[in-house]
Amino acid sequence: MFRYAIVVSVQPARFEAATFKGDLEANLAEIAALGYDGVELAIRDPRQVDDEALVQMVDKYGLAVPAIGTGQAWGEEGLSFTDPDPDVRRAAVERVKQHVPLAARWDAVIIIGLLRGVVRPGVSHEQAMSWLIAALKECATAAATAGVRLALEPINRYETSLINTVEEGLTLIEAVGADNLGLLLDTFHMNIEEPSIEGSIRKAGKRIFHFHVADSNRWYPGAGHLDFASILSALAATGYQGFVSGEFLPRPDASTAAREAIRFLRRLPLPHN
Ligand code: LER
Ligand code: MN
Repeated sequence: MFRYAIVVSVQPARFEAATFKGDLEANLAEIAALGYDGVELAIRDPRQVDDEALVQMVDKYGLAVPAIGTGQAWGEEGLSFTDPDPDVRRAAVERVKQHVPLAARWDAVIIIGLLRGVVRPGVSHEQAMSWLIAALKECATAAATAGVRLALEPINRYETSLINTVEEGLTLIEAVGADNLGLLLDTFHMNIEEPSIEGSIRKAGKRIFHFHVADSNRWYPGAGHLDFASILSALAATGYQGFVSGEFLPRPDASTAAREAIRFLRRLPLPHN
């Protein structure tokens, strides 16, 4: 039923929950050997990536690429859709468009996480939302020409002041009005923000384009107190056909976390698991 992936950073990154960093080929070999079906690739700047070499390397290990993460352009360079500087906003939009060709090759969703930015001092929430809507419209239109989908991730209040909940995400999607814009749900953020994780999954329904799993403490699933049998049953009941992607802290180390996660997830009492 579910296929499982895990986050791997292609370029150096400070983001802690990108589980694997460093030697990409060694990481891909290890992930494939652990029994994962795919890798979610975090790419800061696609212009610095050799597309052919990357596609071949991932292919060599028989892995799918269900999603491309873009948040490092925020984490490392400060790009965002809602910066008061129009040049920074433009650069953020262009950066998302630059991900489209590679996303199209893998049929991967492009993740819009922290690249949306935060409400900066001196900027009203209304102004930030209007920049965000305009940026998403432009990115969704560009992606649609290549049949690519975008997945906006509600992120907890300690990381952003824009779109913390599924409900806010769905309202934003309606305002943008693009069929190829959906949500990425992340159990770590949902545990902080949603009144009911399962209820919000049901509410998001067919708009769920991608799914991140981490436990309540952002360790691998099984290391905290989230009820993954219940959460993933709710996800399955929406008809979700995509990947469940592990985005958790590399603790006690990346290899142990990845091994424990896939063992735990594959043993859950889910239909056809
Ligand atoms: C990225 O997928 C995420 O979940 C955020 O916490 C990034 O900071
Ligand atoms: Mn996430």
